[in-house]
Amino acid sequence: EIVANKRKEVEASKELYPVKLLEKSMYFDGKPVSLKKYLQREDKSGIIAEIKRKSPSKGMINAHVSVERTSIGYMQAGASGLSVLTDKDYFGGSPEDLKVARSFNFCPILRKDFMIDEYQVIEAKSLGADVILLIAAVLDKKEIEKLGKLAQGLGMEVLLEVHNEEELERSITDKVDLIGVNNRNLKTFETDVKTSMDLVEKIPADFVKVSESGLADPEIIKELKKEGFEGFLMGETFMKNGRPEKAAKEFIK
Ligand code: IGP
Repeated sequence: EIVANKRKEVEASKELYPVKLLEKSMYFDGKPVSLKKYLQREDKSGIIAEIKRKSPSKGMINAHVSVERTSIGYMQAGASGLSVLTDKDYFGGSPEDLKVARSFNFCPILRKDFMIDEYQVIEAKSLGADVILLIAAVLDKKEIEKLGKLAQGLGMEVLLEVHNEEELERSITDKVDLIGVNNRNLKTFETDVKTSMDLVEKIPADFVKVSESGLADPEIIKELKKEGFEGFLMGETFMKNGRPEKAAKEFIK
């Protein structure tokens, strides 16, 4: 359903903002910041802190978040990077949110959306994103390679999201830079960190590994680090607080 909706949305955007216009963005010729490098920095937590107002699994999480205050606060709390949902209908985000986060931060920013079309990759670059997400559950290998190659050609990095061994095996390619294991089962919405623990050894060493979703305990992060994860994508644990950046500070300290 989300993907079908996204296809319509992309067609509408193409009419409103043709690629020729996107390419005039001040960010278009800029050099993105490497998430891979930031995740490997000793002075950072490895946490990629997310801005997410609502989700299909949880409903409304935080309707009144200030993207400016939260994004700056997340980075001051010691996050390694930001993830900004740009899907409006299901996650309450917008491309505008990413632009706001970009304008106040120099860190790596992940555009979190359902990417299915090359147009969205170009749009991500025009908004100032450094990294795009590609979800194996909704793309075949050819599409992953096409979108990944375009993103890398524009200087961005690519985070490939998988949920099981089958997805990992059929989609692995050098057109992605980081591999994220989503602990959330997109069919049942349940999260289980065991998903990350089980898949980690199957991920080739040359990819930076990220564990995504359902993380709420600093002890679990320590265990995931021992297993070889360098990135930890966290949304709800922070966003369910009125001041997500304060929750992040408390968690990271
Ligand atoms: C964050 P959580 O459980 O900490 O809020 O999860 C992030 O992993 C999750 O928002 C996410 C997501 C996605 C959202 C992971 N993959 C794909 C939309 C699309």
